[in-house]
Amino acid sequence: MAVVTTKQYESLTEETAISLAKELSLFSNEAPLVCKEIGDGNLNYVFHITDQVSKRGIIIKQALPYAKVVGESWPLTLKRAKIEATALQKHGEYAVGLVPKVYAADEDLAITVMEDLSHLQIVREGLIKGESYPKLSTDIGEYLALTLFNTSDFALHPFEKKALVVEFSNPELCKITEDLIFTDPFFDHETNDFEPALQAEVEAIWNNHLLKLEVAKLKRSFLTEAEALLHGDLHTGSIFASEEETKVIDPEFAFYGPIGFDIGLFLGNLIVQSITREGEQREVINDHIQNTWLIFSTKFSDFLKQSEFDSFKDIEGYDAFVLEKIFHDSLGFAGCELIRRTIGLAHVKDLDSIVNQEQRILLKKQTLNAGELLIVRRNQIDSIDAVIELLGEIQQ
Ligand code: SR1
Ligand code: MG
Repeated sequence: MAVVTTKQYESLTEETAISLAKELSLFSNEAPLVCKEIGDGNLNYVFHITDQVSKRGIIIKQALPYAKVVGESWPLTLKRAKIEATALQKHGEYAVGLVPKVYAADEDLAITVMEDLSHLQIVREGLIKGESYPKLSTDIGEYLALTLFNTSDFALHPFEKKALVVEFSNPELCKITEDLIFTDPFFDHETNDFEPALQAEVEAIWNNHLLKLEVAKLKRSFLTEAEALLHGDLHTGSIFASEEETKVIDPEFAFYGPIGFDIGLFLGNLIVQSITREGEQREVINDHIQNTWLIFSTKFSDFLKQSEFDSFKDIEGYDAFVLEKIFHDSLGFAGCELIRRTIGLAHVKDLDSIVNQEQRILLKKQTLNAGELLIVRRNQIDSIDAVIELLGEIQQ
């Protein structure tokens, strides 16, 4: 990986992004390059640069010193660019072909230069349009098993694992998750953003002692359980795909946290999409929900049997204990994601783009209901099939 000569931070423009690409020798000096800023996320600029003759492209992603979704009043560390580049490389060692290649990175400019994925679509956008991604859940189930197992104490010497915990300390981005996923939606907080028609449901959440107790336990787990190197923000907007390929992008929230968190965020976003659909179209998503868990749990359990570092791996009942904890945690985290995507600061297009107000509010009530049930009942739900049954009851 190339490292750029040290520079002072300045926001790139489409012109300076082209100059940088040439300086990095990613294209010849004569190459006729065009550049377009294509970022539609909450936090960063994304420049797509293409050679008009060879059609070869690259992506330069640059972190902004503030959250784009809020504005300059919300400063945000630039260190997240380094976390993202190193997490892509670490995860790429295990989940080969499932993350973009990193060509260069620079901590001062807060950039990551990577493989062009413009032939693929952002999964959230595609799913909203009704596209199907037949490989999505198999690829993501494998990605989850490979990245989470291989960065955990099951696969690493304790010294190596603890060094990675330090390397991937990411307090500022974790604080965003602690606030936006685990705290603010459950209190009358100024960051919340919900439609007036949901006032009664939202107040019921704020006054639900049992729900808040369970969210407190999940937040505690997020704060304290340094199990594996997480992606940290694995929603369907962090995945590019086509019918043939899947690539996980954007791990700027990466840190050592509970294994169930990435699984829960992905399942939570599939559940939102399932709730917006009907009939066979819903079944396609429900199949992805079931298959994600099936692939993850089968692979993770196979890996566990071969663990080099866990002396207890052959003790009867141990792998079931590990997998059950991950499953229940995942459901709780999925529930928190459903609630925050409905009434918190960062919404999802799956719900907000529904034009019919009555329908939109009905579905938002369902995502809140599903979120609450997953959080409160997570330890009693004993299979992924039971999750689908629960969704069926909510959608009736
Ligand atoms: C201020 S950042 C809002 C959200 O966008 C990111 O993608 C994370 O999901 C974060 O919670
Ligand atoms: Mg992101």
